[in-house]
Amino acid sequence: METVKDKTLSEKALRLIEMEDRYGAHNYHPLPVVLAKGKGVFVWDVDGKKYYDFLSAYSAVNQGHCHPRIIKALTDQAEIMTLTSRAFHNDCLGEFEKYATEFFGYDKILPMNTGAEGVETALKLARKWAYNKKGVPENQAKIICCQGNFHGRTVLAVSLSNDPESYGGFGPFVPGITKIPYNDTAALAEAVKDPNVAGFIVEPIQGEAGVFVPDDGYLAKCYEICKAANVLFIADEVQTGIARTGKMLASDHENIRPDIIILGKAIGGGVLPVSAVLADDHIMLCIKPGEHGSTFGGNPLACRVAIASLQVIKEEKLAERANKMGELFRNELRKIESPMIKLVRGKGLLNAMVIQPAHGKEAWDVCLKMRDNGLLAKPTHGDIIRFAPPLVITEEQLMEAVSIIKKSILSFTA
Ligand code: IF1
Repeated sequence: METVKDKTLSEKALRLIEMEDRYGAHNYHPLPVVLAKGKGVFVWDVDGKKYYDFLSAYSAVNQGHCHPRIIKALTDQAEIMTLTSRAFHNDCLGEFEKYATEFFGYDKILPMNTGAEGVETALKLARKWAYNKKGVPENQAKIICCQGNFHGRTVLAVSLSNDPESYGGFGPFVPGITKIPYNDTAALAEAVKDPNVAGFIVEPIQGEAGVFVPDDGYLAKCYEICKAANVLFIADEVQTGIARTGKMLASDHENIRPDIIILGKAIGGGVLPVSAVLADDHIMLCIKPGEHGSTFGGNPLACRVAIASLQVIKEEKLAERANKMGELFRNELRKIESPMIKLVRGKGLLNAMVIQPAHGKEAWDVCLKMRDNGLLAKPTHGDIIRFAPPLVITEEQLMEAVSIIKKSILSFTA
């Protein structure tokens, strides 16, 4: 295991990594660093070294690590009642449902836990709607999705994927799925001609693929095509939602109101898995009592945490901050003169740098160097480094982070 040869790691860190290696599944290849503490935009490793967190747990920590308001909501409720199941009512669920539906402007919400469960819920809902309202023949409903997508790790989610690393070895796959190119409205217009299409699921920005921002107007045109074809427009905002891209939802950049919105990650404030699906009554009420749910979905602890998480986003104006800091971040990165930087792209504080390997060094090596210099980020596919700090980052902190990124990259081409 290459990590154990990493000379920067202390005995304590190595021992913990070896424990993971010995007793844990090998389903990740983490950067060689062992974290022990988080606060705001910073994390500390087991030896007390401080880093800027430029991944935010894949945009689940938008409010910053251990935000006091969110931790208080967690600890207060944890002392009272944590889990009832939906077999009974509780005194937190209705309040969360009211707060969240008014916050996003939809009739109803269906609370779940992980983003993948949110995606599953949305696609089951779209199929139900297709059979009950659109008149699609039973078991004939189709879902359209985009090549390059990431919607989770369940068999349904990987059935949507065209990335062998995601779906390879996990077949057979869910039928009734049509994959079209991303950022191609003509392909969607063609695909919706199939009368059995229930819905089109799309990430407003493709995160895992490498922060692919589609052309301006793409989402609005897709929405129009879906409306005209009586196909549900389903926005997977698990990663792009909750202010990450400089608007409350990435869909807001094009002033569209998806038929179904999928939320996850930061709606849980980085402390609990919380996801949810939002839709209006004519869609949401297609699922009847007993037809869908989960043990932890909508639990009192998650409800209180999710309310606090959303309150922080609104009251600290984190969408506006993400927009402003994101502009500054991209402008500053684009000033770095290095043959290793092919391009910088993104929206709000969801950004990526495409690395041109040089002198035998690639994105992974840049991330190791940034780690040594006090900033954590990780490459996504190939040589794309995703940069996604908590949205609470200040201008001063952002500029310091830029100087770390610059110093790290220039160290290879000096
Ligand atoms: C991993 C990245 C990957 C998501 C979108 C649904 C889900 C995700 C748009 C599922 C989850 C996570 C999964 C995590 C790494 C991270 C990720 F894109 F964010 F970077 F993998 F692609 N829709 N994304 O991004 O939500 O079930 O995980 O709560 O699997 O390593 P989940």
